[in-house]
Amino acid sequence: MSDQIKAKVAAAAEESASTKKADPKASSVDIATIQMLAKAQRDNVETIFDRAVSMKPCNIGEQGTCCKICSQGPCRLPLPKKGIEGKDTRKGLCGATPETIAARNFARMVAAGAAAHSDHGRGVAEVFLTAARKGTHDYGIKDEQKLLEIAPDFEVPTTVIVDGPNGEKIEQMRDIYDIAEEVGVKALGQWGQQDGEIYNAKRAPKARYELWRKLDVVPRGIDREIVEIMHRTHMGVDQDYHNIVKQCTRAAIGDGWGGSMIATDLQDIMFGTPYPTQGEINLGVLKQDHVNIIVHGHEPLLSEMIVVASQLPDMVDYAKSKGAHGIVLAGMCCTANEILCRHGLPIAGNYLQQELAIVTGAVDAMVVDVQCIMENIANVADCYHTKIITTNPRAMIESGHTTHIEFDEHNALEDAKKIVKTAIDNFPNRHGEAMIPSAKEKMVVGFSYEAINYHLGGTFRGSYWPLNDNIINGRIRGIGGVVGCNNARSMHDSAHLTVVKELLKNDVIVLTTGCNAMACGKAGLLSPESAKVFCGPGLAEVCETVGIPPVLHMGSCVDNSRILMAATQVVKAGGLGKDISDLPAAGSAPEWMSEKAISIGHYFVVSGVYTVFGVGLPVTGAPRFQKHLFEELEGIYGGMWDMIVDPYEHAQAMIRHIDKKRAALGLDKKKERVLMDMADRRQLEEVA
Ligand code: NFS
Ligand code: SF4
Repeated sequence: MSDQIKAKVAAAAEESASTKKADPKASSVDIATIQMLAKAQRDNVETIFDRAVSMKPCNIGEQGTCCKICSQGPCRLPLPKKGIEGKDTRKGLCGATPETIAARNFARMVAAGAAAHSDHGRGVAEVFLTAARKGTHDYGIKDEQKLLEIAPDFEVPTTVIVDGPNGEKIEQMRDIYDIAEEVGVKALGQWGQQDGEIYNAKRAPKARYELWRKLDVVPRGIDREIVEIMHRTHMGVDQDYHNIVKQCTRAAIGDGWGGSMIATDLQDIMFGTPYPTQGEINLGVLKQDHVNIIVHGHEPLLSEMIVVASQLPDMVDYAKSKGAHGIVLAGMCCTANEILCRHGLPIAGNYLQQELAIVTGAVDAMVVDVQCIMENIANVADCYHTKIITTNPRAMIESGHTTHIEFDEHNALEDAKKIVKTAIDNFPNRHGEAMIPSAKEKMVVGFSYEAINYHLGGTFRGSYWPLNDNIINGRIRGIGGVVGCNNARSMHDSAHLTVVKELLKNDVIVLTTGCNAMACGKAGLLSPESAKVFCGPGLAEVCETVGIPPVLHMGSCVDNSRILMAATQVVKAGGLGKDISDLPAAGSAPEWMSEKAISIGHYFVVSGVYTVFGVGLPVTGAPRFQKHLFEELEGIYGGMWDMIVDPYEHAQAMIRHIDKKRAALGLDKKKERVLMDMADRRQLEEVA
């Protein structure tokens, strides 16, 4: 150890001696996490787990009733200890009620979450347009079929009528790049559109789209609805929580059915639509004798190029020239989901494992772009040899020890090579032997809604009907969408796994994305073999027959749009009602932490899904606002929010809702299988 490093470790030790330490075994259910947290503590490196023990959250903020949007505040309106007796007289200086304050805070979370997803989507649309115009060698059109499928949604024709040799009219395919350019222009236009409706709103089931129109919540443009939240929640503007929630709805639909959905679609067209593939997950994917690069963050524009760069023979040779046997490229957070689902590349871990990956001492570079990147990785990296490389002009870390290599899409591969080379150059700087946990799991991932169509429907007109059929005959009780983050206030991965296992046991098939997908992967739930271990008999039978895992990994959080499309396909396949709100389905984010999760939660709710959050929701200090979200929205949208911390109760509430919907569909009684009759077909046509 050099003197400089010794001094740093001593300083870190002094700092961490003053803070309490987390108990590793009480911090996570994941063995690799427990081992690395113990190592961090032996190395005197402080992590988020330790800070969560020494710093308690603010009680008033937790209730959602702290207002700091003007300098007369912060006005703090906690619930009185005895509860509200009689009339609630709490007010901010300006008179703002707890409801107004909590609703404004909630709306700003929706705005930030929608902005994060949508700004990601905008970047994708920009690069897509550059690729369509052949302005870059590094990106192109990979999935033409998907482009042809989405072009009509943007009112872009895929064929053209030309004159034949004898003057007759012939319909011809348009050039694929011409179609792409027109789709790119129209997609990009969705952000700045000022009036009318975003195109994708019409993708929802007809009944849902009509409901949104009737309620006047179809987004006019993606950016506009986000900006309007910021305006309405400025001091002294919108002071009716019902009306604030209505604007949340516009912005959230603009996220789920707008920015996020466009991001997913255009990424699929440029990089390929995911189809089932194998992968591995957990810190055990790192290798002692390889250069280990972790790509962490969210945007596949960067990681796709690093995938290419890390596999170039001259890069691999360069790594060997430095004494390594090769290069391991592994992902973290949603970037991981993106490269896993498309290339089968390994995942090092989910959100709460980012510091711990560095603690292995085996990570030569952690390359980050945007979102969910903890500032503390720079401090942890300082105690080891890891280079943190920031790449996005929107996201830098104030630290003398991070390197910024800006990633420019026009020069993508060259930038990616520079990044990989920096990692390789750092390999000889390791501080002796690394300690890599052995834990890793195999998994089958990549269930885009197109892949589910194919897998469950077979080749005959690929369809969701077999899934519906199994829901109708009761082998599958319903569908659970379980998604979202880790949260240091909640035992790592524990609530995720309890909720998912409880659903499986009760024959509820699970669709997953984000950090929940990774928790499931680490616990072996993404393997087809897990069906007979964890599922009730009906679901196990279906999974074993079709050969799918009982938990279907659909991608990153932006890809929650795939869940919306899957739900829409289920409605359109028939037999389960006319709208998403009729389906025996429920959503869940057991360990949420990011504002993006709130935007996702809200677009699920207003798309008709009962959506339960764990950990806590900052609405409890405003009872009337909470009632609006948890109860009244059901009467308006057919979906509503809920918050249940206990993961077992959380899952039971989802199952009760699923049963309620089954009863409404008349599926609670055992029914003989019937073939679709004319009435069913007519209903199908009405829905589509
Ligand atoms: Ni989603 Fe993905 Fe994870 Fe949460 Fe963060 S990585 S975008 S926000 S923490 S699931
Ligand atoms: Fe206080 Fe009203 Fe200002 Fe909020 S807007 S900080 S409640 S005075």
